[in-house]
Amino acid sequence: MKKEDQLEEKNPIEDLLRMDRIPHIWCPGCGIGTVVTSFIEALKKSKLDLDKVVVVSGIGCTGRVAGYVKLDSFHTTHGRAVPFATGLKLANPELNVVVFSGDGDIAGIGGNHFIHAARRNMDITIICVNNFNYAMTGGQVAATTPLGANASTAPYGNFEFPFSLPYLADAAGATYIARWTALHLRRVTKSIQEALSRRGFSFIEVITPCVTLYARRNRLGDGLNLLKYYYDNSEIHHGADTRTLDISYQGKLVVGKFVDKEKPTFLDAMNEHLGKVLGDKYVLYGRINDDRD
Ligand SMILES: Cc1ncc(C[n+]2csc(CCOP(=O)(O)OP(=O)(O)O)c2C)c(N)n1
Ligand code: SF4
Ligand SMILES: [Mg+2]
Repeated sequence: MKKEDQLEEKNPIEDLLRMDRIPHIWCPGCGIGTVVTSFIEALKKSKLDLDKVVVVSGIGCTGRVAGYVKLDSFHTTHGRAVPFATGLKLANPELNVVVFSGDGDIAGIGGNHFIHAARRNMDITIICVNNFNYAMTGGQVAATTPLGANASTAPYGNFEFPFSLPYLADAAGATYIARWTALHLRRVTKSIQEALSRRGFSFIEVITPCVTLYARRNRLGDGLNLLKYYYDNSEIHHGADTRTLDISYQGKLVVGKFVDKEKPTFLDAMNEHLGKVLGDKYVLYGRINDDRD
């Protein structure tokens, strides 16, 4: 191939990226970009009507995703991506709503919204990049920082017990739960595809420690070596009891699909209940042209 032709060659996911915003802000070696690649691959494979797919992010490095994908997308306030997504879904139930955000956004400042959306089995998909810290603001300790790990606000190591996000999601009522590392590209793609094609609250955690802050502070290496460490130290255990999924500092990481079950969604439950109570006076809401049934 001639050099000019090579330069002309398009990135295969370019049609779903806002190329006018590239170069992106992410550091070299950061795994957020690989999760975006998996997401776009999953969208392409899903054959969904992309005019009905919406991406919502909060704030932070991961929160930038909404600005880079060429879809209807919203960069909302920190911790409010889930309620924003809930509002979109309820206003227009035909939409396939995806929240793509960080661990701080979903489980820290937005933790309360997260558990209540899971409890209601709100029909949305959440992709959470867990980089073990509040990256964009300087690597502060987060609700996901492993015990003993160093962070900018935990210079002697973290002593706060972290959340295990799959366990939290399960306890709150999520009906699909998976965890992978950013190097499990095909597995992440498959999980996102599954989540997009099902109804109910789906939660996918992708572990990709922040290379510039968390990993540098803890002297864990960089680039591909860092990502490879977590990939090599993970064990796939589908259906694992979510009580056993704690992440210890530099310990083995259990990944896989842990939960995939059916339960009425918020709108199913609402229609069923109000239909029973109000009878003919009640007009069913939503579920119009839902090609996932
Ligand atoms: C209401 C509010 N509180 C705090 C902030 C400051 N802030 C911006 S990004 C961020 C951390 C984001 O962490 P996370 O969601 O894990 O995303 P990451 O940058 O790690 O991908 C914080 C605390 C803010 N923008 N808005
Ligand atoms: S600061 Fe950390 S999370 Fe943010 S882009 Fe850089 S490596 Fe990624
Ligand atoms: Mg984070």
